Amino acid sequence: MTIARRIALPLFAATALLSVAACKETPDKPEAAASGAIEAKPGVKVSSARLVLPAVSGNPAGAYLVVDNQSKDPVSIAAVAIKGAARTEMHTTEGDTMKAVERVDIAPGTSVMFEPGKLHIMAFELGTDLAPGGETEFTLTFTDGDKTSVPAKIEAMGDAAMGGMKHEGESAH
Ligand SMILES: [Cu+2]
Repeated sequence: MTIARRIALPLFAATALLSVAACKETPDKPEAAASGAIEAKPGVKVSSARLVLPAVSGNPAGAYLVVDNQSKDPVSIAAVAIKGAARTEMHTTEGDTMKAVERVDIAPGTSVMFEPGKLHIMAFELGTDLAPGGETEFTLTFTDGDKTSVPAKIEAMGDAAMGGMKHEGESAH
């Protein structure tokens, strides 16, 4: 009986998860395919996505984008993952120090900019396939579980002004 119970429980859990996922399944999104996005949250437009590689390898990269909430409801970003980076954090900048933020809320009809020296993403443990002039992918996860993926340009630090941000290791945090 012990063995049967051990098998039955995980199976039940898996079924429950599957049905939850099925409920959240949304119908086809033709606009997403047309714009080149892999996945897209309805009413949310992401633009100007770029990853700026550090001058010194081993340091984190900065990632910037604009998120426009064109829907009638507030949306909230829980995370921005970057293909090729093991880990990312959302940071705000206060003076010359950075603070991690858990979520970024966007009111209906407004947009939020992730930009150097202000609200930004930091990407850690960068893969060697991330090279200036190339392209990667950002995937935004919203607090309701929706995701939006967009292509992002890869730049080298110095291609654009970094706004005096200290991105040199942990001392800046
Ligand atoms: Cu930062």
